Amino acid sequence: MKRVLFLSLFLAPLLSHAQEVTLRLVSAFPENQFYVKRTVDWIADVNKDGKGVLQINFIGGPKAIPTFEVGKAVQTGVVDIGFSTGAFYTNVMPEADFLKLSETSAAEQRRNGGYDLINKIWAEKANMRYLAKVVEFTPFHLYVNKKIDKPDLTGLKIRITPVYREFFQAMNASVMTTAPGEVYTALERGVIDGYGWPIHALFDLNWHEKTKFRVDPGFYNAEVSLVMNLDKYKGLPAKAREYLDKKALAYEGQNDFWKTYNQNETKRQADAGIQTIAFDAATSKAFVDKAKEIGWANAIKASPTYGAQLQKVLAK
Ligand code: 173
Repeated sequence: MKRVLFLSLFLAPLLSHAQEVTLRLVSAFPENQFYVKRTVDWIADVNKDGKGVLQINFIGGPKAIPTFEVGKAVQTGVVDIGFSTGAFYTNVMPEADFLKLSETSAAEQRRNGGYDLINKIWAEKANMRYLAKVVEFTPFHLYVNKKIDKPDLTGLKIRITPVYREFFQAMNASVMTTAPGEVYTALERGVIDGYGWPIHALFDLNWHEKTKFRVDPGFYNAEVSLVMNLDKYKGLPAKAREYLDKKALAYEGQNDFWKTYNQNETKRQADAGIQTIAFDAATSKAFVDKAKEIGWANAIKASPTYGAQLQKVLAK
């Protein structure tokens, strides 16, 4: 009897405590971005319910690890979890940037084999587990400070990431890749005439102060996700892994949030004096079709097998 008491009172809590895992997470997006605040809230929730099982330690944003190095840091296990978009780790594998071409939702991809395929590729080529997509239903746009009346960017210098490269180049833009954290200064100094960016989150970084026009329509579908070092993921105690999967899925399950958020952000841009440049219906259709065509052509060229396989589950 005494032994049982000793075991349950002292040893069991010690043992369960010994099982608690702490994971280190870095963000490729600047800490003052709303994306990151939302993720920090998610971490707080994970930590509250995960005592004795799993804790996440938020290390910081690009000051800790530069935006375009986060993917490598996850791949090699320098950090455990990265909060990033695929465009920021094409230095790990070209496939990272293909998820912008998603027309099916993350929920649909969980059902149609897309999520499993993504995880096969991410494991094989990046040593990563794709935990969850937490931004979607969000088009990208071209923002410019010089008025254009057709999809022709001749003579304009546009800030890009791999998301926009081929599409903007096809419109004759001269392009410059930068992390989000460098865009404000580039605008302020007149180094760039515009940039690619989602419909939302301009205000987080004060870009509205330096932005005159948004070009409509939007194109592609922004993808931001939590990716984890695969060895670390596999090595988690089963209970911790199941808990992490459950919490990541719950975060992904909130993605409808972006639909109303984006409507509000569109209005907020208009209220801030950002004018829209809208093409006529035929030009708009050609613009969006061209983005898609260039995106897939490039994907299949960069990764013939996985590009084609992903197209089946991502495109509609
Ligand atoms: O423009 C960017 O920095 C970019 O590629 C991106 C991707 C997803 C969400 C936000 C930005």
